[in-house]
Amino acid sequence: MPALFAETALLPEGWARDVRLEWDASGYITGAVPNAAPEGAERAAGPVVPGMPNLHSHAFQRGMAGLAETEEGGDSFWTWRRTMYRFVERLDPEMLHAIAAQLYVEMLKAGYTAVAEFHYVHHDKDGQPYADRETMSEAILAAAEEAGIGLTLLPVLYQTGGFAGAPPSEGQRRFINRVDEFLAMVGELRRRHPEIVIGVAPHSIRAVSPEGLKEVATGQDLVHIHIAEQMREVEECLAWSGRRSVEWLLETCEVDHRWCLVHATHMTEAETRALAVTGAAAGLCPTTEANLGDGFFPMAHYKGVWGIGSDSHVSVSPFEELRWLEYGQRLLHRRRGVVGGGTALWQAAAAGGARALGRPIGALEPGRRADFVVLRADLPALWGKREGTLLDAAVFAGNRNPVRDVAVGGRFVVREGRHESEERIFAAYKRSIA
Ligand code: NGQ
Ligand code: ZN
Repeated sequence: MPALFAETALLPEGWARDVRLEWDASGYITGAVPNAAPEGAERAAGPVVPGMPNLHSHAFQRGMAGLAETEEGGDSFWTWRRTMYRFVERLDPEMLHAIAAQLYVEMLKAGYTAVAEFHYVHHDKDGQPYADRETMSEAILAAAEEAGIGLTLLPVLYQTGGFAGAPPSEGQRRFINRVDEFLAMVGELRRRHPEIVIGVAPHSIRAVSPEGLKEVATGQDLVHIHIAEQMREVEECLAWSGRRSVEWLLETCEVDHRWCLVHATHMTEAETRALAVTGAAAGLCPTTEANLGDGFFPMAHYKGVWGIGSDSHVSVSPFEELRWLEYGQRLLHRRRGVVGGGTALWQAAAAGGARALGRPIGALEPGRRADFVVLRADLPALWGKREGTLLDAAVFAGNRNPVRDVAVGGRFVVREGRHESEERIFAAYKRSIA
């Protein structure tokens, strides 16, 4: 049985010494035992922590990160979205594959071992379905396979350009499906890829009808939705329904632990408390939310499940997401330790991310995937830090990537900071961007 011996490892109960981690041939952990013997196990080159699930990704947007910053005034979420739609016009299946594979390599090297891909560019450039309707989804599946990252695929239902059935714009034509077409696509993908968790994602309460939302969410094991990222959405929702975004969703659907509400930025205290008790995960994407000028998630009132996503991929680092999450709250409330230190942040985000991806990941314990990260204890920022202060230093003390080795399902895909296929994947990415 494959085994790893770590002098220091983060287990569900906390930091432990001399941990022997064992897993079976299919990559599931069978033992995570502290104070154990090293015989017969590979020695980890540094402290070991659970791999981080990335709960929200639009992979293609990695190709435009840095291309949507303007020096002029008047730039906003909505002008950024127009730029993004122009980028989408160029995207083809080969480009999507190349960009996603490059992104997933970067994720692995940064410590993300699984990703939930919120995938909505379904059709060809003219808005007509591809001959094989699942073509773009297959590009994502192939990219994840090539990079060796864990995947939860979330095909997106997109019907309307706004509330009250507003027609979609030209820029949205590649996203649009009827409910029956959408469910057929999800069914076909599940038939072809029984080993992959495939959930559903009504894009937002702006982009689906109430009937469409209920129809696709009912009976599913995993539902993700964008919500209340911008005040304009909340105001339009109020004008249309008399309810705020999150308030409306909680009244309309039976939101529970199967759900992930992405962003949920603009909530009243009552909405924040109501969301927490549903058991749904809040999908927080601090660097994207900062980049797009969204606002601060009301973390101080939130006692529920949460995880992190890199969303538009202006940053691809769980350490930076967690740093920004905590710093945003410190700046907002003018105090420290609002969410917690490095260990508490990592544990909560890993557990919440696992919930949101619908997979047994996010902790080093029997029954879960052997997805783990070996940190570089020899970085100056981490040197001399032990246990509790290790992740404090990794999150708050520097800009250098502290990830050394990464295993997914017990297989090392990153060793000494290098991904096994990074040259080939980067070469394809360069051709695509050219
Ligand atoms: C998206 N991204 O679907 O890529 C969205 C923007 C929208 C973020 N929400 C588009 N960050 O919400 O309409
Ligand atoms: Zn998003």
